[in-house]
Parts: sequence; structure tokens; C-alpha cells
Amino acid sequence: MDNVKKTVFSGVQPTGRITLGNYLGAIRNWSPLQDEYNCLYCVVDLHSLTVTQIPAELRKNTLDLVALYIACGINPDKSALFIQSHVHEHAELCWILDTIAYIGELNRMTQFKDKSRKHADNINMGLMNYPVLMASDILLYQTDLVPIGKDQTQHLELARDLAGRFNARYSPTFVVPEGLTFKAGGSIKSLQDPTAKMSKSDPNENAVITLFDDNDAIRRKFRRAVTDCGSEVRFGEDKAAISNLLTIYSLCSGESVADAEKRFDGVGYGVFKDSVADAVISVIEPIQQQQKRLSADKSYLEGVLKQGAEQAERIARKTLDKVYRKVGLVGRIR
Ligand code: ATP
Ligand code: LTN
Repeated sequence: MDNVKKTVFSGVQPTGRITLGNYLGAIRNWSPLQDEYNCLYCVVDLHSLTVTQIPAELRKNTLDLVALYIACGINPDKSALFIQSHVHEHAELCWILDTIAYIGELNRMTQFKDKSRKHADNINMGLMNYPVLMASDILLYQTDLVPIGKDQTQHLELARDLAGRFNARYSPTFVVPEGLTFKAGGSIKSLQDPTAKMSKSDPNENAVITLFDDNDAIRRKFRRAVTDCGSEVRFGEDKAAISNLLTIYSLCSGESVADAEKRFDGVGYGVFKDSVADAVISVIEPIQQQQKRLSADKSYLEGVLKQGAEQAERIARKTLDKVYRKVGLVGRIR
């Protein structure tokens, strides 16, 4: 990897089907960064274990997500594409950072409180520790920039705090990372409740467009999407549902929201919703086809993952060795 370029790291959990929210808020923004930065893109499977998983499904979702990353434009010859559990340094750095993370600050995390409510029968230590593992992912690679959706800014803040705390206690060791959020798409909302984010784990299928939905399902879900009072297609605070659909339309068609408002002036919600569906299909369909092709090519994917893990591990090892030395662990003679 190029030493002059800054480093970018990001990841998505292989929990269920990737949504249009994950795509527009996160993955879509990754491929344009590949030339300017040293990029590492990770499938964060260890994070997924914080909620109950069916092992065979987790395995399938993980490989499907690897293929999806490539279908979304991640080029394994430009970026390190790998699976988090293949680089054991993530879990090891997590242990060290655990010793400087306070229970109070983890207990206050919005996502922890949210997930504890949703999974009241399984509030495990991993769920609380989730943001520390995420900080480890980021800090291991001396990451400068972390492209994320708005819901992850609190976690990024913790990564920054832990880096600063470690640096202050033991001497400068970690780069303090910056978040990279994108103006539009940072928070795509549920199609059934525009006050909630579109989320993979939403049990209501109609609320979520996934990158694995077929064209009929996409059309049906947009037709059933909730709307606001009135009938104008206009962006505004009093129009949360239509604003969300306009954002999706604009990001998928490339047309500005203002131009879209003009285009759909007076047409009514029905016609507008069908156009949103068409725009989404035009983006998703080619990705799906490519994803399917790649998923079938197991040996290609294995080669990509081997190369990605080796690249990542070289950097991770260096950081972890430094961290172990700084905290006073005796280095192993090899
Ligand atoms: P879960 O429902 O399992 O919590 P999720 O759909 O929230 O999952 P994550 O794996 O937590 O997805 O997030 C992956 C990436 O997608 C993150 O960068 C996150 O900020 C982004 N993201 C998730 N949901 C949205 C959304 N509705 N709009 C924009 N970005 C999103
Ligand atoms: N918590 C993130 C996924 C994630 C991540 C990361 C994102 C785990 N480690 C490191 C960026 C950088 C989420 O999107 N839910």
C-alpha cells in the first residue's frame, strides 16, 4: 500500500440482507475513494455475533456480502477486501482497548440501548463491547477517514476518544480518525415509518428495500410505501415520507431534488412512486446480476479474501506489536 496516501477503512455487518439504506448511505460511497486513498473494506462478521445468528446463514451472508462489495465497485486490486475474523488482531486490540474503555460510556451508546430493547432476552457483553471492537477495526490500520452513515457517528466519536486516551496515557500511537458522512443518503428512512431509519433487521419486509429484492418486489414495496397529507411531490419537514422518496429518487437517477420536484409537479403520488421504483431498479439490477455471477465463482472469491487478509494483516500486526510494547507486554521471540 502507498505510504503517501491517507487510509480509509469501513465495514458492514453480514446480518441479513443489505438494504438500499446501507447501499446509499455507505457502500455506494466507497468505490470513488479507491484511487485517492489506501482503502480497506471489511465484512465485519465478529460484530454480527452480538445478536443471535444461524451459523449456516451467517456463513452464506458473509460470502454474499463479499461478492456484493465487488459488485458495488470495490476493486480487490485497489483495495484490501477482507473478512474481519480472518485477521485475529481485531479481537486482540479490542481486549487492550477494553482496558481503557469505561462501562459508563459504553452504557450510554444509543445503538446499545436500542439493541438491548430489541433483544431483551440476549443483552450480552459483546453487544456492549460492540463499539470497542469497531474502534479496534479502525485504529488497527491507522485510519484517517471512515465513511459511514449518520447512525455511526457516535461510535466513531468513541474510536476518537479511545485513540486520544491511549495516546495520552502511553505516548502517540494511533491516528485519530475522522468520519466521512455524505450529505444525501446519510439516513434513508423506512418506507413504512419515515421517522425510523431503514434497517436490515426490521421485521416488516415492506419497510425495507434490499439489494436482493426482485423488480416486482421493489415495485410493490414502493406502491405500499406510506405517504404524507396532500398530493404534492415536494421536499419539506412536513413531508417526511415524500422527502425520503425524493432523496432515494434523486440518488438513484442522478437528478437533483429540485428538478425532480418540477418533473413530478401535479402527477400525484402513484405515478411518482412508480418512477422511484424504476430509478431504484436501474441501479440495483446490474449490481444483482454481477453479485450472482461472482457468488458462483468460489475460487475467485477465496483468492480475493486471501489476498485481502494478507494485506490487512501486515498493517494490523505492526500496530498491534507497537501497542503490546507500549502497554508493557513482553514481546515473543520468534
Ligand atoms: P441492523 O439493522 O442489523 O442494525 P443496519 O441496516 O443498521 O443493520 P449496519 O450494518 O449497522 O446496518 O450498517 C452498515 C452501514 O450502513 C453503516 O455505515 C451505516 O451507517 C449505514 N446505514 C445503515 N442504515 C442506513 C440508513 N437507513 N441510511 C443510510 N445509511 C445507513
Ligand atoms: N458498526 C458499523 C459496522 C462497522 C464499521 C466498522 C464501520 C464495524 N466496524 C469500522 C466503519 C468502520 C455499522 O455500520 N453498523
